[in-house]
Amino acid sequence: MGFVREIAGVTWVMLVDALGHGPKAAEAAALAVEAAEQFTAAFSVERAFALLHERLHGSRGAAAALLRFEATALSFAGVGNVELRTLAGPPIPYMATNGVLGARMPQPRVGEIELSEPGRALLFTDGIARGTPLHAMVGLDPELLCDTLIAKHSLERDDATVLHVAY
Ligand SMILES: [Mn+2]
Repeated sequence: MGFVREIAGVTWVMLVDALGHGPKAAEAAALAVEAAEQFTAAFSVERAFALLHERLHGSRGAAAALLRFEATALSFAGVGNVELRTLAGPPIPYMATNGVLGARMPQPRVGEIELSEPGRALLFTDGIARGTPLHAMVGLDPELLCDTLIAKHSLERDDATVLHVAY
């Protein structure tokens, strides 16, 4: 499930993928979104992950990537199997930490970069096939890019979510 929240000059972007599928997974994803609705501009990425972890306790658990945009800076981190690729602009050296929100969450590795120029990034869950040739699809219109990934590169055994972010 994708989530965007703009508050007091900060934009939060989250992609959450609950473990498994069905009603229990939907419940976990909904809990994550409820928690994310409480992120403020003062929250750090660490604090946001701590809140997600706490709220997901007792649920199926989830993986998530979190981006926190300010005017000229971006901080980011991920826990579990959610991917991020930079399509344009300053490279985002995203590397998720192994873990499950709600169950076991090591301290996420939070990165930060300056946003000196506009960029585009793509976040996607592990329902998108590994090795999908994203570089060959960068020129596509964002909506078509997302549609193509879901239609042609998603796995049968998992549900897939793709989030395109331009900044
Ligand atoms: Mn998944």
